[in-house]
Amino acid sequence: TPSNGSSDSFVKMPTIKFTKLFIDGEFVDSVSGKTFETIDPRTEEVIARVAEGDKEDVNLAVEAARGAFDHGPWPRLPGSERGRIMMKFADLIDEHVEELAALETIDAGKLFGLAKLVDVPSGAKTLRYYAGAADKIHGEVLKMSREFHAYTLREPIGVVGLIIPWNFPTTILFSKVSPALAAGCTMVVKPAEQTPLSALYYAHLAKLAGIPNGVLNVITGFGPTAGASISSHMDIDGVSFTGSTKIGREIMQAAAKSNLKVVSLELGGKSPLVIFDDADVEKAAQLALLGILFNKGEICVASSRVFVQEGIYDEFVKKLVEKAKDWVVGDPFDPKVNQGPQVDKKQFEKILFYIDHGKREGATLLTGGKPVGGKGYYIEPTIFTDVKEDMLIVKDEIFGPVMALMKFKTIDEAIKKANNTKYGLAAGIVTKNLDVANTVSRSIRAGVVWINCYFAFDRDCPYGGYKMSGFGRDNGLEALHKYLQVKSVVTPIYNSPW
Ligand code: TXE
Repeated sequence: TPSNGSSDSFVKMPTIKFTKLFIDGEFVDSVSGKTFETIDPRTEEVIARVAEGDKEDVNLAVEAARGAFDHGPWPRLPGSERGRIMMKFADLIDEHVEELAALETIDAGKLFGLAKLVDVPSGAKTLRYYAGAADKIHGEVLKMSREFHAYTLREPIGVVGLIIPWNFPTTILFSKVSPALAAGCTMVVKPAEQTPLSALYYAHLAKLAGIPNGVLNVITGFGPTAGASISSHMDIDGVSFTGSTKIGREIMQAAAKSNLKVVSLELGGKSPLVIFDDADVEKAAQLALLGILFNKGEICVASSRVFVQEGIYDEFVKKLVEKAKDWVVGDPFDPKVNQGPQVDKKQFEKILFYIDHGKREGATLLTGGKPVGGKGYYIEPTIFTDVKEDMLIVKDEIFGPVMALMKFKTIDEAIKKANNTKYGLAAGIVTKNLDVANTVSRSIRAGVVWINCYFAFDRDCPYGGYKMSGFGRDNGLEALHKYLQVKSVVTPIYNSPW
């Protein structure tokens, strides 16, 4: 049973300091004066009311960002200076790690221990990574076929809209904000309506660090209003989005219908983890479990389809179920807990719908399948077997602690099954055989393939989708280029007419 809402015994609850929109360096009410509730998924109670931004507010934020881009110092500063300010921003995050982690826990249901150790510090680390790149943005000298001197410049694309989901409110925010800042862009950030609190806190720290007014604006609010105003805005030059495939499509349409802004989309997934007969079964079962249960399954690269070769299948199932039963669901402030609540009622109900659907379609429920406790959006780790590839629980992204387990015989069959999805975000392979690892990693159509590991993220490692998981990359220097555009400059070498 979860110790719902009993966090006071573990950690001091944070006071909510920032609930207004952040435009041009100031916290302001929305033009309409409207606010919305943000809910604690542990208790289903209201944490705070937050300003509800809409079109007019986005317009004001874009005006500020446009001014800061066209006339302000940020894009014109030497890269080293932008980098210095970003480093300061990173240090301020580290100084407030405890409070920020607690905000992530009450707003997103994240494990406090992990938010403190990983999520929040990752924001600072990503800022530092791109701060180090800010003074290394340069073009190249071109080899022209005639007597011209020509070179490329890499210039910031301008004002960017950054639309953030609720599953990693810090990590994903900084994987977009940091390269955009380093590139010299100015921005309008829209956090998810479920998790607006940390983004507003980060805006406050950005100001303290010396990021000039108008460079980083935060509009809290809903997708169809505030979000859609960003993707259809005529004066936003690029939009970077992480979220559902459905909304990714809408964003692309809005961009096409408005000003053809540059679009980058990181969307859903249904990632395969393929485990071969030569694997250490104990370790493989651990990896598979973590692959689906980490962050309550609310992670786009979750290993939601697990394929196990027939020779070890039975032993694997036994170990997996044992481990799933030891997995502790409960208050994410409790250090003994492995899994907190799903982010909100909508996600909670979506997951329960799929579990029910799986049962009705004839899949075998090995373990789990039920909500946990009375209050809060807690769900048991759930494993289905005897699933068929055309079942909804195998095709759709459930985005919860629900695994579909399947058996395979040959390498070719494994590759075919792994690729039998509209998504292509990530994949995992477990084998000691190098030939198998090489063949399978090259044959799976996904943006990242982990061999004998899973979730091995690094900020130098580009990350993004194939197929309907989207396009464009976050992280790595690839992501920096997303916020830059190339200009070619050409001049004759001799003063000769041509
Ligand atoms: O996503 P949305 P939802 C998947 C996951 C999840 C499902 C639905 O399967 O169960 O999507 O989640 C903003 N114009 N992922 O409904 O709606 C919205 O306000 C512009 C995978 O929460 O895509 C929020 O800030 N913006 C994923 C962000 O988009 C709009 C992470 C994501 O919300 C908008 C999240 C619009 N018309 C969900 N409508 C991942 N890839 O990690 C909404 N938004």
